[in-house]
Amino acid sequence: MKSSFNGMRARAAGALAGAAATFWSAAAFAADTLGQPTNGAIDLQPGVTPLRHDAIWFHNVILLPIITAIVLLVLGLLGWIAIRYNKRANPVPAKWSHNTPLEVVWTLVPVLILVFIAIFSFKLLFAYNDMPKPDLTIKATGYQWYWGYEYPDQKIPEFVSNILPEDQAKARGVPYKLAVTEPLYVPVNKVVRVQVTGADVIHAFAVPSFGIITDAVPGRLNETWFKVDTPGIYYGSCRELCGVDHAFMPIEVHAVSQAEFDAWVAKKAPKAAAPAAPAPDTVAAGSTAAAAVPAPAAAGKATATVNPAAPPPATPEPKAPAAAAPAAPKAPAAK
Ligand SMILES: [Cu+2]
Repeated sequence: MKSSFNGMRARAAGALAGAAATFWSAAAFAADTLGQPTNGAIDLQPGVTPLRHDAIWFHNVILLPIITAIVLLVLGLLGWIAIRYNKRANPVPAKWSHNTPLEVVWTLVPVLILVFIAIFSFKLLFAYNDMPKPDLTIKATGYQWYWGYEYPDQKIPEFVSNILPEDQAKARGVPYKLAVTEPLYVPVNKVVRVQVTGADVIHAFAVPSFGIITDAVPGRLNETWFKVDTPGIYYGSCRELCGVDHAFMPIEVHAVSQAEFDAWVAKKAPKAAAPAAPAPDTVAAGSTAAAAVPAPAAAGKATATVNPAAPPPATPEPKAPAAAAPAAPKAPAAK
């Protein structure tokens, strides 16, 4: 009997060790993928902007040790009380109540801990608020259910960025539900200001590796900023429940060198022959058909947003890759 119990215990310990090893090898020791989620990872997505570095530092160096210490302290107290003061160990309980010094301590210590956290928390908040002089401005507009991007300084009129359909994502070897038809391009080591608004309902513009999440509210222009220190492709998504296809309006940002960015701008900006860029109708006839999208989208949906579950009224799919765009809004509905 004893030996079988020992055997069971050994097996249980073995299984536990195995599970722990699997967990840690899959989670903590898996190299986190830059710019997108990593399967099995438990850590924060690594960052590539000063704000994100600060936020991760705040979490790992300030918050996590404090939380761990408090959890261990409470666990220790619970254990101590359960063992030392149970009915058998302490048959005659003490009758006193209240201990003024102890009550002062357990009120003051949490206050001091919160003040200590607040010092770093406010510093980080101010860093988010104090945007350096921007080198580039992007306007991001959330629609049900895609993003519209505009580069006012580069005279790039609004273009539509849809989710990349699953078959195309597979064919290109990019992550489905993160990759898009028209990514954002930004130069590295430049301060990028993002002005965020919504056209129909509230969305939110979020890119974890940049450490930003900003609500896209109709009728309001919110602002955030980032400065990417490593070239690469970084994915984000809408972070405000905005209707049935909320999960299908990802964000893809390519951080490239200034030269590559300039080349992209040259390709994207309307040619000098069409200087009437602001008028969507005139641009629609040209190569950047996307410019015409926001107008019908905004006009048509302003009244149609009462019921977010209603089918999108003639969802505009004017993207050049015509095969790609129509599939995008339909794919989610089929699941
Ligand atoms: Cu949204």
